[in-house]
Amino acid sequence: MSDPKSIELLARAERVIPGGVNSPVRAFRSVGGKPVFVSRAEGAYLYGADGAKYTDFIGSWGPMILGHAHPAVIEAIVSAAKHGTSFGAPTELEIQFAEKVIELYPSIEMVRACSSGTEACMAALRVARGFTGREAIVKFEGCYHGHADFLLVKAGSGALTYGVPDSAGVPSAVAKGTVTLPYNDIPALEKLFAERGKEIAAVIVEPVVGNMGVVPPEKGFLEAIVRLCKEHGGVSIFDEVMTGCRVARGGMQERAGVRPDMTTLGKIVGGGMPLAAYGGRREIMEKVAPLGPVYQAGTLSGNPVAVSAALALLGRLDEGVYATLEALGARLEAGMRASIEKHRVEACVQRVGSMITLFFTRGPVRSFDDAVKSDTKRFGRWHGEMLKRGQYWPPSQYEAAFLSAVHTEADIDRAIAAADEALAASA
Ligand code: HOZ
Repeated sequence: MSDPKSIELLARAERVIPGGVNSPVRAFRSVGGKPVFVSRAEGAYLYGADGAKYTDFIGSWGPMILGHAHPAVIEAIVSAAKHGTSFGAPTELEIQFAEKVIELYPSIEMVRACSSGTEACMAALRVARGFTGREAIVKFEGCYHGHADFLLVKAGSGALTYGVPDSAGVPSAVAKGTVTLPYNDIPALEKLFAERGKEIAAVIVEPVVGNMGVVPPEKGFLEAIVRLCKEHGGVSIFDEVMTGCRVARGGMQERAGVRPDMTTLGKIVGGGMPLAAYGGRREIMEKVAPLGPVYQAGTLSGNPVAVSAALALLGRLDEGVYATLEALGARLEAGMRASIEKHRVEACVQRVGSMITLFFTRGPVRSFDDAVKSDTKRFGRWHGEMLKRGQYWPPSQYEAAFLSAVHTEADIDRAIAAADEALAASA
């Protein structure tokens, strides 16, 4: 249950904003609750409209890997803003940003900055189509790559949360250009390439799914995507908007030791600002205007304030950060697993590094079909009980929770205790 001030703000917001929110999952509707309106956030904590304190396990849906309002990031934003907030002209900062991305992601030889993960994925696929001269796009059921028309097909995240994985308003001719396959199903992918390999422009994948809850790739799945694209002249695209700089500095591709042709990035790479990027092999990226015929542009692309925040954050991601995240993640996972056993609940915990989901289904969850077996009503009750105990967890069964390196062991232990009580109370 949310606080009285947030309830009042929601009523006011609902009169002027669809659902009272600027992105659907925030509305808390799928958990039968009301959103907390945030007044401020610092480190691992978020403060509601009435000042109530919550331990934040959303972290702005990923970017806040070093916690909210990190002093160095804020300082970078303030000092950049003093020199002007947007020029619509190139800056040296953008070169530094591109060089940093290329240093972190060896598969990327050239990169273009844009403003959101949606834009990055939409552009990467246009480039892949322009590069190959083909039209078919392959995506996996339950993966979410932003809200471009041709990607709202069997999509995860809010689309799945609200039961509209195939959105209204998407022309059927556009949706037909997207082929969907089950996640982690290598034989299905091989069969598709055997039958239609010459039509496939690109395969796009979340290398760890975060948008149907956390679903890790099984052994060989990512490798099969890259290999089959290579054999058939298509483009493999890892959507690392969520996993980039999250599961390792160089994303899941570093962790798995696989190099895709193209990568999309956002969230952490944008330093918590509206900044994202797509990039890949030079010969592919040379198709982007003005070098090549594929058009993509943006007034705020490579914005100096956003890029400054990103550089401040990315420069602080060292080995120690990932060791801390892994340790905190393992602690939370162990504690939640112990509770599940204690209460004999049909549930499972899935985690990769600092991304974690408690699914209300026995598991393992390896695909969309498995994820939708979850008892979402029970998840909703559990979520409400967590909120009552000051734990701000993603308001959907089909989203990942994120840890930050400034969560403490005490924060994690309090979350475990709250999750345990919430399991009992939600029965
Ligand atoms: N699509 C985001 C999570 N997968 C949610 C974004 C938001 O509501 O801010």
